[in-house]
Amino acid sequence: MWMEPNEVTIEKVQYLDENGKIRAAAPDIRDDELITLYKWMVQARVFDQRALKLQRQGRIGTYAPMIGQEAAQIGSACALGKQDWIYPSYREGAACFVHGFPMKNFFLYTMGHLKGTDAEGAHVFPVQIIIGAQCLHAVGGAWAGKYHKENSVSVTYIGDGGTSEGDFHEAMNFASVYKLPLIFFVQNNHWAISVPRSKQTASKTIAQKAVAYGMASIQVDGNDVLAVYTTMKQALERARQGKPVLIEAVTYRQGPHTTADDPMKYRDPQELEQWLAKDPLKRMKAFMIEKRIWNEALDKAEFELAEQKVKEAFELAVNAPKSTTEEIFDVVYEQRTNQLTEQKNSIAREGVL
Ligand SMILES: Cc1ncc(C[n+]2csc(CCOP(=O)(O)OP(=O)(O)O)c2C)c(N)n1
Repeated sequence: MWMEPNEVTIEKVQYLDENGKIRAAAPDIRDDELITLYKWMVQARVFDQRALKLQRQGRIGTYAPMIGQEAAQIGSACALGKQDWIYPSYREGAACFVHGFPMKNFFLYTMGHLKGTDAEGAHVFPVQIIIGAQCLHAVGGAWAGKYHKENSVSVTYIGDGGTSEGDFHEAMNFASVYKLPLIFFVQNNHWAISVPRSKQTASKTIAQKAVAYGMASIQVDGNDVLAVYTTMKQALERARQGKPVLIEAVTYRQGPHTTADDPMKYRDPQELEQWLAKDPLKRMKAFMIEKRIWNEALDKAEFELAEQKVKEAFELAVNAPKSTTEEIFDVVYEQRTNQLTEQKNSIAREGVL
């Protein structure tokens, strides 16, 4: 008997409907946790909007907006323990902030400053630009964690387009064969720059790609922070027992790929309209107001506070002393090679052309 691809069934978890109404039994999340989840989403949105403006003013370099993907990032990162690790790509600022990465350093990164990759002790790997490569780093990290019995889980974030890369598949295979404490968190935001999900892969879901590697997987509504948070908690339990898993968070990139492109050139505006109606903040806010743990005044104050935090982080970044070319040689290897020492000395002597 042939097995047809549409015979693979993948569950999709959703608690909040598009209007913020609970669909089934509410997940077991305390009120203070709900408020924390929402506050982080507000912080992410405010950071994102400010970063976009700063780039337009020429005060920071290229930036990859995360608007629309707040629930996927915040829900997943809030579930982590401090000992767990994040291996991000360029769009995961919010997840990194939740896990302790300083916002100031993220700004420095956008300014080409060497400090921009310094997590200052938070378990966050440097941003990866090579699509999919972070999955392999996460395999290495997870394997080391297992070897040293650290009880830590490594989480690699990747986009829908990234799941068409070889690195992703090699990492999945390795993680499963070696039973690594690893979570593949795919943010299916429907677009890989200007290439839609439908032209990227023939797979009915991204989640089912895990099946071939003997790995459990699930789809979540990536705009429903309750679904993401609850599912991620379960994933962490599995991963800690050496069962790697894949979560496909179905979400949408509301903005451009980066500040260097214009989605109006390649995207149907109606598609965006439909997804704006499913906005993650709007849903969570409606749910919390209905539950009487939130109101408009608190909301306004939270946006103002978030704005203030971003402003302070940016001020610190702008006023940080600039990195020097020589410093580059200090961060390549823990112990510098002779060749790099020679290069560093020659730059100190002759300067950079
Ligand atoms: C190996 C590699 N190939 C191509 C690129 C150029 N590139 C940058 S982002 C991107 C699309 C990635 O899309 P997706 O994985 O869906 O993530 P998203 O940007 O939507 O978050 C591509 C092809 C790259 N950075 N690395």
